[in-house]
This record gives sequence, structure tokens and C-alpha cells, in this order.
Amino acid sequence: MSKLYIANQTCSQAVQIIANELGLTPELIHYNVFDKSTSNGDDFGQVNPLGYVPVLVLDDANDEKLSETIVVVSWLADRHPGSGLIPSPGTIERARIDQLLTFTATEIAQKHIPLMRKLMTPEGAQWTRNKIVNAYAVLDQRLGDGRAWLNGDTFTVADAYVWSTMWHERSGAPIEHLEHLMAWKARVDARPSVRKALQDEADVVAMHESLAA
Ligand SMILES: N[C@@H](CCC(=O)N[C@@H](CS)C(=O)NCC(=O)O)C(=O)O
Repeated sequence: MSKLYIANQTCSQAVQIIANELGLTPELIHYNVFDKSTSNGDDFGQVNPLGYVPVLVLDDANDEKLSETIVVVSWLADRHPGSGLIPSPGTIERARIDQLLTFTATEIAQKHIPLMRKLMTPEGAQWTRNKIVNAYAVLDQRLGDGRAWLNGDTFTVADAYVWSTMWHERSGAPIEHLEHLMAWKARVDARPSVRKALQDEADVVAMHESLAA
């Protein structure tokens, strides 16, 4: 069985959601980003020397390790072309989804992190918050045509990734006024794959905490 390293309330939820949408059941291992421990005792430095999740360890002869959220969700979805979770490689529809995924990684996810960790000067924090709000506003506008999901009528990897980086409260970035985005978030919240991801995450985090107690 493959293994998926996750951290609490982070972008690894995107991989959990896509795995759940596909009916896949990787073993979940929790990585505590603060004390660097793992729920199964693995040395995470050996798993990913860069020290971040998600990492999917494939069930193959080489124990190949896939990191980078975009790569992991796209790879899983590409292996199930009938799922509708990602358009076929080489199509313009795929280019649009890749654009959205890259935008999410660079303009949203990685902009939140120094804010959440309170690493910025007040001026830097304000500049970054504005960038984040503008990025979410672009998504809100996109949803304004009545589409249910970011790419249209079908839930895709982009919905899973954007949802898993909705850290606006922790970053102090006000986006509650973006009504199309908030309605979309409620739709994602309600998906069984998402509810299961949250429950599974809470279970493995609790198990890890109980080991440390
Ligand atoms: N480039 C990576 C970055 C992933 C990342 O930033 N992961 C965060 C959680 S969302 C993490 O594990 N941070 C722990 C750390 O950097 O110490 C990706 O796109 O997947």
C-alpha cells in the first residue's frame, strides 16, 4: 500500500481529497511541522530533505517518493482518466488547469505561509495580504458566471488544491465578502471526499499526539 505523509490543516489535504475521490486508501502518516516527528517514527528528513508535505511514497520496487502538491494530485488524477478530475495532457483544457494549479501554489499557498508564521514586517505583511485577497478575488470573479466548480461543471484537482489552502483566517486576509468563493467553499466542504479527509486527518493527528503524551 502506498504511504502519504500529511501535516495538520495544510496543502496535503488536497492529496487526501483526490485520493478519496478516486477511492484510494494510502496509509496516512502525520508529520508534525513544529517538532519534526512523525506518527510512525519515520525520520522525515529521509523522506523529504526539504522538510515539507505532501509526500506520496509509491508502492513500487523503488519506493519512489513524489512531492509537490501539483505533481502528486495531477499524477493521481492522470492515472484515472475517466474520473474527470483533470483534463488530458496536451489539451488546452489541461493547460488552463495547470495554470490554475500553478497560480494556487505561487500566488496563494506560498504567499500565506510567511504570514501564518508571522515572519514578515508590517509593510511586507500588508503587501502580501493584498496579493492574496486579489488572487482570491480573481477566483471569485471566475465563479461569478454561475459555474459550480473552478473549472466549470466538474470538480477537479484545482478545487481540491484551492480549498486546501483557504488559510485566510490564519493569515488575516479578509475574503469573506467574496460571495461566489464562499458559496463554492461551502460546496467543497460538503463533499464526502472532503469530510473524510478531515476526519482521517484528525484521527491520525490525535493518534500522533497520544504517542507524544
Ligand atoms: N513546494 C511544495 C511546498 C509544500 C509546503 O509548503 N508544505 C507545507 C504545508 S502546506 C509544509 O509542509 N511546511 C513545513 C515546513 O516547511 O517546515 C508544494 O507545492 O507541495
